[in-house]
Amino acid sequence: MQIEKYYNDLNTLHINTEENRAYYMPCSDIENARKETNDRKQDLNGEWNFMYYTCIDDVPEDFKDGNTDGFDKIPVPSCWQTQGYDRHQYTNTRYPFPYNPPYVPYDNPCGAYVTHFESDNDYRKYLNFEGVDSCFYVWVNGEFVGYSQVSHSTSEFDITDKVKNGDNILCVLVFKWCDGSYLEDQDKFRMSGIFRDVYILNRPQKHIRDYKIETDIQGKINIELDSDTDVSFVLENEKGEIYSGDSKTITVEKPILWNAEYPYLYTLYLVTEDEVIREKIGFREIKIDDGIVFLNNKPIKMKGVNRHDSDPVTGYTISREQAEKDLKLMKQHNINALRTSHYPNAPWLMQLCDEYGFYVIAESDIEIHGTASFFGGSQAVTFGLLAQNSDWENAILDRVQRNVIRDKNRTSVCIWSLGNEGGYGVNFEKAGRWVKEYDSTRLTHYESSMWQMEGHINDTSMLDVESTMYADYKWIDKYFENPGEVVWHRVSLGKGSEYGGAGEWINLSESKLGKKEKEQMAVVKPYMQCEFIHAMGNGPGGIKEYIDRLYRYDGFFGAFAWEWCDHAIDMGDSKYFYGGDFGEYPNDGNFCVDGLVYPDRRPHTGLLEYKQAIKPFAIKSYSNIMVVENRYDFAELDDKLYFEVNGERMEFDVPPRGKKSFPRPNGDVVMVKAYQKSDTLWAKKGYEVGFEQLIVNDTVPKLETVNADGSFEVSEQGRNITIKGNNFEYIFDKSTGNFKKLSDAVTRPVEWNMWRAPTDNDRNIMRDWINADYHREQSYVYDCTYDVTDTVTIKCHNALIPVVQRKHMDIETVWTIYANGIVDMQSSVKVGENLPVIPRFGLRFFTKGENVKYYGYGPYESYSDKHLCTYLDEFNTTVSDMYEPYIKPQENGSHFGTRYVETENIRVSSDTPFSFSALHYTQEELTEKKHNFELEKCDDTVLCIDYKQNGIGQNSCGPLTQEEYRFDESEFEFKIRIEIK
Ligand code: IPT
Repeated sequence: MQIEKYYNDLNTLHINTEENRAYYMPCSDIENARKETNDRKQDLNGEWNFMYYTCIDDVPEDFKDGNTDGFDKIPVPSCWQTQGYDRHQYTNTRYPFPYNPPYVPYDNPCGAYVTHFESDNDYRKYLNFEGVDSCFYVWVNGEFVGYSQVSHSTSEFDITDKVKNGDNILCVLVFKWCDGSYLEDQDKFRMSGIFRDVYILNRPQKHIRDYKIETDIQGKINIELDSDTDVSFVLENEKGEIYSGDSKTITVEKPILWNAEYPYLYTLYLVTEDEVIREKIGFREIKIDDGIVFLNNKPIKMKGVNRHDSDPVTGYTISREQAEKDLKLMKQHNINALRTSHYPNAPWLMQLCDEYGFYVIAESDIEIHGTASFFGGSQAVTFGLLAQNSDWENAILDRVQRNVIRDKNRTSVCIWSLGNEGGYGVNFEKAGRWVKEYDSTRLTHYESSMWQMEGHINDTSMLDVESTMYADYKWIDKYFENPGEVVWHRVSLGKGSEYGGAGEWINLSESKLGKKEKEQMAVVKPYMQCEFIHAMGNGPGGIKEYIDRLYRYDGFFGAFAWEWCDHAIDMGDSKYFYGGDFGEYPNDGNFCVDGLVYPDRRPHTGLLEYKQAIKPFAIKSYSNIMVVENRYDFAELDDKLYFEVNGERMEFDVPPRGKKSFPRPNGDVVMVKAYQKSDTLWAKKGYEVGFEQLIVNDTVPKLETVNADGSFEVSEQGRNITIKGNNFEYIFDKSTGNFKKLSDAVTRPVEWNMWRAPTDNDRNIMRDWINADYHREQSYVYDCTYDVTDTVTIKCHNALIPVVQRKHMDIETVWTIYANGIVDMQSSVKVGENLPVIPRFGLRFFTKGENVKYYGYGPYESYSDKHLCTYLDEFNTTVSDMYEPYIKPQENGSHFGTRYVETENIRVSSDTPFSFSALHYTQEELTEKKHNFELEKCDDTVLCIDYKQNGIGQNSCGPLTQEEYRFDESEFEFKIRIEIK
């Protein structure tokens, strides 16, 4: 087929599209508007004719006339890759095609879509596409209608003149790539097609084209109209009508304000002769004062999450039910803010955010990350290529405008984001200035503004907030230490730069920077982490340290977890595929599997951890009182929650953001649980919002002294020391320094254990672990003696040394075996020099049985820096239940702070809390396999008893594991008691 190559043309972004406008849904009258019947909307979703071509050359000319010979059927909306066409590809930052802007490959896959629709009225007809990836051409009844792009934005065409009464043919040709794809390099599976709703709006000749509603907290509603007909207004609160008339300024006495905790909305009807538009609006005002973000004059905290449109079955196509499920789950987990990473969400989804109560950062459809991936390039050198190139100015501005204009009436939108990771330069500066001019009621954000390129001094004056991603908490401390004086300066790697490298702290008064630059840097803006706690695999660890700071610093107003859900493709039979599983190049492996929920929305333990970290209260215990902190910004604590303190119902009347003390019941451990007081859209009254376990006395009871009578028979043969008692027979192996037989309790010799299956957060340190051969440790025994009295004492000095390497661990152990079979182990361990942090250190037992009892942090997996969602208690569970099925297998299911653990035939205890895991998989198996469905169960129960494990951290895309959680001791004592049952 011959076609104009608009997809390669930066000067043709749209043809015949209507001017951008706010999203709305007109109805015939107020009754229909009230019921949301949308009776003026002609839904075109459904089964369309479809044909996939690898290149435009293969598309028949008469397709646009509706010839569908040989065509398949496809659901609209959908992504064609999820329907079996083309193939899946996951790439993060690297462009999936050669960088040759604005051109895309000649072989540019395309999908030809054909449907029919009926018409029987004289209304004007506006054809709407809410999302098509990446660009598309439209014909009605064989006539060319227009062209559009910007995947996640609405394109509207007036097709009135092309439509006839009766049957009409609509043909759409969608291309996989276009010049716009250079700006849509978001970290996601790359999918294509008509992935959001398609419909026609039947509208009277004269109608409202656009409107902008602004409210203030004194109750004023200001409506700016673009209409060629008269408009009157009806305003209702939840109880009924409070205004009707035609004034474009309406004032409501004592308005009920909107916030994320009380998302109160009024309904405004915009009434014209033959049409009514229903708009839900809230009264709220967001502003900055002295570096602090205020909503309705109260400082607020946004505890957020980054959300992509992603489903393992439907891809980018998300139904209302799917979206609502996400929002409900978020609210159930105390999340009150959303960043629409990295493109506008479906327009109706933003209405749901108004209703559920989310503070939204609405982001434009922009990411230009691939410019940082060239050989010899980097974020500091080539990142800003398109951001600075004037050829791209219109395209960037277009995307920012489409985002802002569409969602300008959404109460939930508090911040406009210019996009994600596109570098910085004049194009963004212009776009940012446009936003500020168009909408002075909201804040602006663009994280990438920190990238300053050679020869250009960034103007960031139109950006209201300072934003980083994945900054270390120490960085945040520094930011607030001396604001306006000590500032972070990120500069290019180019020559002549005063500071070099990716950035550093500079003292402005001592700096040689120019006056203009210094002035800009001295402005203290409120701060947020637009991405933090990268939730890939087992993690994130160390959330608390960030949330502590969110509440410590007034200027730190928000943090958004990366990211909401794991992206993967459902292959059936509980199999999920990720990058590389489709043989694609380039791919970024399982870097897309980095969500707080599994692809099917089962919560990860990371989500439970985040829920606890951001719960709307905090309780601390001092002498005989407990201080209850209300972390709601607007709600009285006892308006939202009731508590159970050691099972007894209590209410805490603490004002928003206040603290108050209450008497604390006696006892070493006090459990305080918080429940929702009434039903909400996302949970019933009585839903548990969070808990606080107050450990008043954390002394661990000493192990009891063993008094055992009985006799032993001890014999030595080669490497074996055999110890027989009344009811046991043990064999100690002098070549390993450990037991090879513990009656029938172990099926294999007990092993010294240092390896853990690397978690995704270990993906960097793992290289050091492998280079240090931590996975190849061998025991060498220097000396082993025993003595028999009323106990048998084995003293053993051994080392752990892998092939190739020198000594890693020097271990001196005293094993005391009592006549009743109890074994006490006491090891003094010295760690070799110049070694990476240690994954774990302990013993591994292969034992039998499914049932496990332990006293430690449970019931979920827990680690030194990841145990907020767990509490200290005795738990009865099973080996199968303790397994966490991460899509890419890795260390999982351990329990930190354990005092004892009991399988069906071994009990291990200590008066120094330890960590354990009991799984059906060895760490070798978990290391080796790429997907959970490939895992083979071990015949035995693999019981690992660890002195310690390294913290979990968030280094998959974030700082190193926080120092206090690193396993980097140079010497330590490890003490456990082993009992065979
Ligand atoms: C950052 C991106 O903004 C986000 O889209 C995602 O890729 C995330 O990290 C990683 O999962 S980019 C990173 C290089 C800081």
